[in-house]
Amino acid sequence: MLKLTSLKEFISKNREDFPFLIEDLQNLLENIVSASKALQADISKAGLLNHVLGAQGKQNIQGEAQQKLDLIADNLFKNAFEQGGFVCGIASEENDDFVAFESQAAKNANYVVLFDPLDGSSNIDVNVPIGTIFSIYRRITNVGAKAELKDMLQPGSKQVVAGYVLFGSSTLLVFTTGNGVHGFTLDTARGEFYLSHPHLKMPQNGRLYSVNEGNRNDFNPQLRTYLAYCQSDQNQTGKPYSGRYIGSLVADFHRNLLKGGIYIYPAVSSAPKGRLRLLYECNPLAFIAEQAGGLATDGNQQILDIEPTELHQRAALYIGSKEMVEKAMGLN
Ligand code: AHM
Ligand code: MG
Repeated sequence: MLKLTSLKEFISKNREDFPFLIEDLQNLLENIVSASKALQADISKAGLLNHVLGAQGKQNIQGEAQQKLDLIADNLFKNAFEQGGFVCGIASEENDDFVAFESQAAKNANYVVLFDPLDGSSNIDVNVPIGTIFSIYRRITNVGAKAELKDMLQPGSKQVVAGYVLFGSSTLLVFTTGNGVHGFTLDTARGEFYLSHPHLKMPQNGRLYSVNEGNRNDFNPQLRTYLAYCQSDQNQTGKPYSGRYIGSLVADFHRNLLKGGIYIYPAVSSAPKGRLRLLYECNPLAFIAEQAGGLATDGNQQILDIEPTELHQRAALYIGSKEMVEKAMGLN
């Protein structure tokens, strides 16, 4: 049988690629792995368990209906980071405010984690891939104190780790520490993630575009022009691109990362600043895209350069293959 490289082996073999203490990275990823495995188990039997499937009956601060699994996922990750002792505070889509952990170990910890516990959760009931997205920063405040809002409001360029877990036909952990992008598949029987996608590179161009065309009447003229180009035979392939939109950002992004493509969520009247959240959706995927040779912008500037002012700040997002994003921006 093929000798597989486990996540732990991979990290210790490549220790020089990580810009911080190897033990810190191992521990942070261990927290993510343990929460992901528990979440994968819950997701896989969602249809069988009443307490897992369906709406929670509440809305989050952004006015979106929370699914039971949103909250299960949120608690799993929150608890994993709190108990892990390497994180001083977190922010997530499901918490109105950031959470500063109270223990002395947490106050002494060096990192904050921002995450979308379950992205695409409106797809749970129909068995479509969903995922967790995370972003890790070094704290700005002094070690020994409680985490503050300014620890959370850092531009994406300061991320030290970003990644996602995609719960699809298999469960995949993809992450970057600023030295390339690697993917690991969960072997559910052994309960371990093994290296399956080393050195992921996004094709420079592609023929897949992902956008919610239901919003077409709201699209700006430049985006309409770009979509007309995608749908014409005037592009580099000589035939229309394929439209692919799952409605799960992680899954749409992952497909485009592997095959080449662009994902677009512009500002629209129902979401005048864009629908996606800068800190725990756009930033981590932008870091991964750039590390894989792709590009991410909000239409005006690189996503990673945006200075955040709010925890749940929205942004427009154009992300994917470099030449496609440049074309959508009218740059080539
Ligand atoms: P969520 O984090 O509440 O699931 O919202 C984010 C999701 C993305 O996964 C997806 O791309 C987008 O919202 C879909 O929005 P729409 O239904 O407007 O196309
Ligand atoms: Mg989301």
